[in-house]
Amino acid sequence: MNGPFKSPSRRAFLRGGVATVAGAAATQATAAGDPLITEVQDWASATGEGVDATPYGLPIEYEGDVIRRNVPWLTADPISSINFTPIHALEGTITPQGCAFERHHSGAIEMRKEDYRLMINGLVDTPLVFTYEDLERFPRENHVYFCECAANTGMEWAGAQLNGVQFTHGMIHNMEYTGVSLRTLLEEAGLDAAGDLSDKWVYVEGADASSNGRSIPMEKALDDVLVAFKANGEALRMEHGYPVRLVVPGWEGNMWVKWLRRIEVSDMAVESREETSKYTDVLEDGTARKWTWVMDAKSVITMPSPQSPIPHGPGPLVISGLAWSGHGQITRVDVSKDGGITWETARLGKQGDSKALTRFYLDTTWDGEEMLLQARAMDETGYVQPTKNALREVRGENSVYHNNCIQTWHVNAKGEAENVEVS
Ligand SMILES: Nc1nc2c(c(=O)[nH]1)N[C@H]1C(S)=C(S)[C@@H](COP(=O)(O)O)O[C@H]1N2
Ligand SMILES: [Mo]
Repeated sequence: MNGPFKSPSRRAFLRGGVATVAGAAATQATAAGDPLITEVQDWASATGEGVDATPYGLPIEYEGDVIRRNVPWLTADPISSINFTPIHALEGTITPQGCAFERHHSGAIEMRKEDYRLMINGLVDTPLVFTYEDLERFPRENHVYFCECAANTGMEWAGAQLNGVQFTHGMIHNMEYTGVSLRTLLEEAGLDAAGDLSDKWVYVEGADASSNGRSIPMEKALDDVLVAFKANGEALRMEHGYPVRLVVPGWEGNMWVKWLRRIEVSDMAVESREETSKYTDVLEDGTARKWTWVMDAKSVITMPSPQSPIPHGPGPLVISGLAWSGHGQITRVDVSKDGGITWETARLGKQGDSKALTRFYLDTTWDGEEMLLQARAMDETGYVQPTKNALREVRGENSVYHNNCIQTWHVNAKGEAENVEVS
């Protein structure tokens, strides 16, 4: 950092407003000796690319490392595998589809809209088949929701494992979906035949070879589940279920069936592979938690983090991260710099989104000393994100899924961050 530098106290920083911020965080304005200011640059000496050079735009090459990444040793084959959203490099809350994590059990399939069929059968008055065009004729809704795989953070149960927030927390994305409410389609088929709805289920399955079938209680099916055909304003990408996927707000990603082909109303749960052998949590005594659908409140600091070190010296520092809860809104996020001994309340980028990612910021001053950074989320039910030890006390160490514990990054005096465990 050039120029005179004084480290303002946090209060002075807030009180001083823009001028103080500029004084501390920017280089004092002087053109002398900086060719980027004094010399005519290439980009000002010729014309640039015309419109239509790229009919569908992609990120500029300098952002080429903001991509999904996979951990090859996690799975035997990329056909039944997962990759991770680069959350260390994204801002705000919306995940661009092109870098939103993918999870396939039998590979992503390519289906034309014209070949799409959705059947509703079972305990309905009139079994129905919808084409893609049929779906477009029902009233539409738009909602932003996070989708988190229940295995997110699953490698971290026994200790700090993967050195990057992309890998520890990147099985998540957050998009604006456009679709028809599942309730509308079920009512179109008619639910009188099902009788008392309080003990009924729907079984949903996809058109891919795995089918990824899941049972959903009727109460949720009639609440906020969407049959979605757009994400972030455009068609779903193939890897996210083109042309139609199920959106099950706040509930584990596995239930968000892609390439949705059938919805069966029934009087019992199917107890399919994905809800018995997988996506259940084996406890210390050998019994398993099941029907663990809701993703509990969770948060993580994305910057600084191992893939996103502090690029500057002491002084103003923006600590930033994401928080979410499958139960509704995030009401508060606290940040600790000393491994959970003291906490400061972070500022929420935007308040009130339910079952969607919430961005938080701690606008702070870094003294250049090492830190043990943590974030702790609270949601509208009053639930507080647990420490790793608190979670392990209840759940043991046999679990893979549903790890929502507090994460710690050790930041050294150079600003480099590392995944460590502070229980
Ligand atoms: N048909 C089908 N739907 C599926 C899957 C699948 O393999 N096939 N994977 C599930 C899992 S485990 C998750 S976490 C989410 C991931 O959605 P994404 O690939 O759009 O990120 O899709 C779910 N829906
Ligand atoms: Mo998943």
